[in-house]
Amino acid sequence: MTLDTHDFIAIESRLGAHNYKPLDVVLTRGEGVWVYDIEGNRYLDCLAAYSAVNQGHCHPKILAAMVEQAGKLTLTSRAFRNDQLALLYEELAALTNSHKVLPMNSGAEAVETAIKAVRKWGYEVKGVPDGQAEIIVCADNFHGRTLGIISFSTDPDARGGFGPFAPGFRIIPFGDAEALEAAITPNTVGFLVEPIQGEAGVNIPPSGYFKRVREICTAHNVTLILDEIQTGLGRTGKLLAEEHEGIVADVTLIGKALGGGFYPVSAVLSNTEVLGTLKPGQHGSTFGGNPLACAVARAALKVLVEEGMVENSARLGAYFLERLKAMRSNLIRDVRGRGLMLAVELHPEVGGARPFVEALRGKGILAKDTHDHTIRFAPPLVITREEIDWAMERIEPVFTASAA
Ligand code: IF1
Repeated sequence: MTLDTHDFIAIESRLGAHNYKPLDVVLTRGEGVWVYDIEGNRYLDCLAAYSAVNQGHCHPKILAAMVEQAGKLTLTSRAFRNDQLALLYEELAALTNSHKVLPMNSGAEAVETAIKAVRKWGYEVKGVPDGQAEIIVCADNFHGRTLGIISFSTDPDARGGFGPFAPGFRIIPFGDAEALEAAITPNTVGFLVEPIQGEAGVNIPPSGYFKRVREICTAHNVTLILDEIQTGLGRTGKLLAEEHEGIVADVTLIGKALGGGFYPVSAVLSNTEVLGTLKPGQHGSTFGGNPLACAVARAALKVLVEEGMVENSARLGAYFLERLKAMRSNLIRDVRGRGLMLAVELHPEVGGARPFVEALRGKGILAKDTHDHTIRFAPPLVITREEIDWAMERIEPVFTASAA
């Protein structure tokens, strides 16, 4: 007996926790920017698994690396060494100008790792009294789902009902460098921030913000931690979004596309001695740095660079943005983005983006609404101009037809 779309949804609904409200499309195959459902419909993927498939679905070279490594050695634990980890360190450090690398699995784990390391650095190097370390974060942040991370979320859905929360965080507005300076105390060890706020709706800070943030952090000996889990690895048209700002973070967090969509791989990259404070037994993970993860990540980075995906993101992101901006629709309040991290924000009176996302899906485009009235367009970085033209033929009527 073969299951149909309705059957899959019914089983998920019966047995799964309802912590998501996915579109009712059951995907079974992906290739490049395209995904296919079990009914044989083809869709242009404009979410790219929240930027985890920047390299495109089932990239053949990442697949080959994964299969090859899976047949050799998959997991040793960090109790022993493997012959992939050092090579990942070397390639990642060279690519990102980092001095130290700490591999983990999910993005949230990379964030937690950075928080731990930066607190320890605060006590051991900066001289903050024990238990007093403070980390500054921004309102409307999204850094993950762990208890530590939701302790400093300002999103009622993300934190409501999950307390008690971890202390040691201060929240300031995003994009306001003077608020950062005002919030710093002698106990401030770090400032954790996204270069562009993703979940908050692709919020791009005012130009010059990060230059000033960098100066303030340096002046006060505060570690600047950039969460590039979503913005990194080409999404915004540079390898790291910090390059747009002409700054270098002290600690950079990457994840998502580091595993090429095949495998969860994240990493903490450090340009200072922050990671040096972690001694044997003080932090780790069963799966972090495993040879399969390292082989996949090495291939994921290689194709990203060698196949020009970062440049493609910059070039076609600019084109896609221009096409979206050219739409004549009185439903649209703003169109913004950088590289292939794009968003269309609707007027609040329109009453929610979900119907538009459903309409797009009906035309063969999978996109995701965020925070009620913003729709993100963030396809794999291998998208072509022709595919954007194809998408625009379908996107435009969704926003202009219902405007009448
Ligand atoms: C979900 C958004 C994207 C992230 C940044 C850390 C993490 C994420 C900047 C944690 C994760 C996700 C998780 C996903 C929704 C999603 C997301 F809508 F929330 F904003 F990508 F667009 N830092 N982002 O964006 O990484 O532990 O998940 O690997 O369903 O919660 P993770």
